[in-house]
Amino acid sequence: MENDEVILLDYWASMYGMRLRVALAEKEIEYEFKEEEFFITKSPLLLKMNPIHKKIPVLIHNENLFVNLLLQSSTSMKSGRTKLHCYPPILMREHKLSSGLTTLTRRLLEEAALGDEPYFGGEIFGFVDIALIGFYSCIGMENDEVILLDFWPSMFGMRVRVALAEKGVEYEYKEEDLFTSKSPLLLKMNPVHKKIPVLIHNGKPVCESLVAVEYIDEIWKDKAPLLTSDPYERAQARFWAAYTDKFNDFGRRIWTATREEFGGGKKDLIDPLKLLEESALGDKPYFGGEGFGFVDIALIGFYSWFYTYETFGNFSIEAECPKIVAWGNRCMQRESVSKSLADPHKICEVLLEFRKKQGLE
Ligand SMILES: N[C@@H](CCC(=O)N[C@@H](CS)C(=O)NCC(=O)O)C(=O)O
Repeated sequence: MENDEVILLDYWASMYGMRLRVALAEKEIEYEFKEEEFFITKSPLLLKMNPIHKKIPVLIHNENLFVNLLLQSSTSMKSGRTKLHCYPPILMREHKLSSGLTTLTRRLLEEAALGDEPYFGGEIFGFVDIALIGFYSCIGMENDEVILLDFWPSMFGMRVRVALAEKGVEYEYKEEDLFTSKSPLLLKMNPVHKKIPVLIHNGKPVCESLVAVEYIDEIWKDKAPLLTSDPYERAQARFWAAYTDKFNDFGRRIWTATREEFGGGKKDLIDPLKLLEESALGDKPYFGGEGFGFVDIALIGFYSWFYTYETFGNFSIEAECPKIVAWGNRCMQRESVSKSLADPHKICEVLLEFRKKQGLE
């Protein structure tokens, strides 16, 4: 056993991976931790070792593979050390259910399994404790109060909406009517810029959409990571995400142009969009590679404005940037995106009204 080779394919935020880490630590087993950037791409080793589910964690013990509910494997690996008590199958099923963290499941676990004992097995830390402990970081989050001050056509607001949807966070949406006046709450929560979106988490405001998306990624880190753990890739993602901010000004030049100027703003918008297409997206499905992430969220709100830019600019974005349009269509397949984006025709209608009021029509 001393010469055993133990490798753990894992992802740092995974509650399932945490189970294995805790079990191995309890058994004082040395092992090699191999971080999977599964959000970006799955390693050939993961695909080989877990060809069915293609998921972490995978415990590789002397080339024998144990997949998913591996706790039993690591429990039996070194029985001489800490004993991780076995529990009846009913509890096994219940702690699996705890991934949903429903109130019923929690109550059941608390009343039927834990009771007044210090640990699930009684006096000693054991199997069910390990099964559940990874979820500890999410428990309590359900009681969080999350409010979003937003304005429906805002591409910046859409970023925060998509990020919250990706994470499955429930929140109260408060519409600000920016055409009329700003609410006292907005002025109080964002006294510097007085702009939406503002994410209010347990009473504390987070302003600036990209800051809010990063905050969401850090707070609800157990699900759908938006930024990678690689510092250089994170820096690159932040660079391109910040670059997408410019599209608001480029687009505005198009829909605020007079009839005579129509089409004049095309180059202003298309050139940077082409640059983004060639330098950042390339032939990848998403900006970060295989998985939807930070830069996709930064740009996707503008996709719902493409129709407006095309209508007032009198050009086709698809003809100029086909990969960007294909990317937008791909993103729209995600529920988090399709439910969060505003209707492009509605945006265009509202801006037509705005133009009429401004005497531009
Ligand atoms: N950089 C900000 C931009 C936010 C922004 O421009 N919001 C607009 C709506 S799309 C707004 O609140 N405008 C009101 C104003 O300018 O007074 C962010 O990313 O959150």
